[in-house]
Amino acid sequence: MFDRKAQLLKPKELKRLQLLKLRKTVRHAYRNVPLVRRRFGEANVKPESIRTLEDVQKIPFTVKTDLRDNYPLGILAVPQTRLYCLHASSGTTGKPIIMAYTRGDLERWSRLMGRTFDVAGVRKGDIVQNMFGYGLFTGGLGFHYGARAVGATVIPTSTGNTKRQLMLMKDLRSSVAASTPSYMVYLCEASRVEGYEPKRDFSLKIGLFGAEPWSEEARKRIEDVFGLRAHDCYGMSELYGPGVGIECENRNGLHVWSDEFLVETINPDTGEVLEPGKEGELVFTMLSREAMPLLRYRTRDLSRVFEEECECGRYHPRIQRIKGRSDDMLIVGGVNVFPSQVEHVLMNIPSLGDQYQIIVSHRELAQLAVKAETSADKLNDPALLKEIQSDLFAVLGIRAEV
Ligand code: DLL
Repeated sequence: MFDRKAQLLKPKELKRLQLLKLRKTVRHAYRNVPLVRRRFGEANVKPESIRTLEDVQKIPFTVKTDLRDNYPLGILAVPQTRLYCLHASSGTTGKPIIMAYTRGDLERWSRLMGRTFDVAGVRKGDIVQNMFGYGLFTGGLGFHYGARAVGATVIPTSTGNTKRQLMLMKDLRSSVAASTPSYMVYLCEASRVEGYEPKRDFSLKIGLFGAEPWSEEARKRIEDVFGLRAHDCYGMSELYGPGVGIECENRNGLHVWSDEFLVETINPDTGEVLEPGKEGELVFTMLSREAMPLLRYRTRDLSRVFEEECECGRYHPRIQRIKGRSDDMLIVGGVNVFPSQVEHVLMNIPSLGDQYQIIVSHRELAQLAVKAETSADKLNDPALLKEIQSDLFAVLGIRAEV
């Protein structure tokens, strides 16, 4: 078992570790991040006020707009020379939000991803076809690090190029597929169109899917077509990336690696903390992050936390599959899209009017379409169409039909 000791921590030891790390991280964030110091001041809280795990509730929330407002690196808690790597994710408007990692952060993230692979049954000798996007998105590299941590072979095919994807899947006998669930559902159909008989031609036995909500029906379809066992994995860029939660063999909720993340649920309207078991918005406190120690980060993801012991022997609490979001963020093929980003682009093009419509369709691959209004003489202007398309692409990172 990879990182066995951490995976099997008993509740008492977990709590002891959490408190130790929480106090250390709070001191670190308070000392080094002006925003944290200001917020603590406003709430009349000092690092010394955090004496028990429950005291986490005294800490003010951090939200996505805090990252946007401090673009690019205003909430760093270490000197920039200590950074090993940066990633980015869509913000609510034109600018992305930037994620920073020290060497220690990268090592911790790799270890979390190693555990994630291990829980799903991936071992040395497995061949991982990593169909998450490599680049600023945390999916590609996150899964890459995890495969390396457990000693598996990784094929960094990244997204797209379905024909080549399927050819390599067959010829290299990939045993593990990692991708967005929507792309894997698309491959169910595409592999038949390309003339493959999935169960005969491919060697997949394990699938790791995440970055967007998916249903039990999608799981069943993927498993039936490919004959693999599919695990849901959860994460977000601000919390390293993937690697926050993973389904074990029982697949009854996702274990959250709680020696690194303290999880709470709150009422998204009032901010009131809910008891375990009640549905609400997930809030995470990172317990060892050096570069960007986010405290009580509001995810906007709706779920439930349950702390009952799992038959797998792990005491890390579980969250239910993400049910939806409490804001208006859309996820199109794993890519996060805020309506406000689209609005931001359209409002910066003078010949467009104020009204617009965003349409997400789920035929084959998820698709985004944007309808905008303009004066009659501009209606069929190819230059305008091109301008809108390329501006949207620059901000969203995906193509939209306009
Ligand atoms: O999607 C990180 C990731 C990559 C997770 C690969 C899993 C696999 P972001 O782009 O920042 O990071 O998007 C984070 O995606 O707040 C959820 O709304 C959604 N999300 C992620 N995983 C799941 C999942 C990555 N398993 C946002 N089920 C999160 C439902 C998910 N929604």
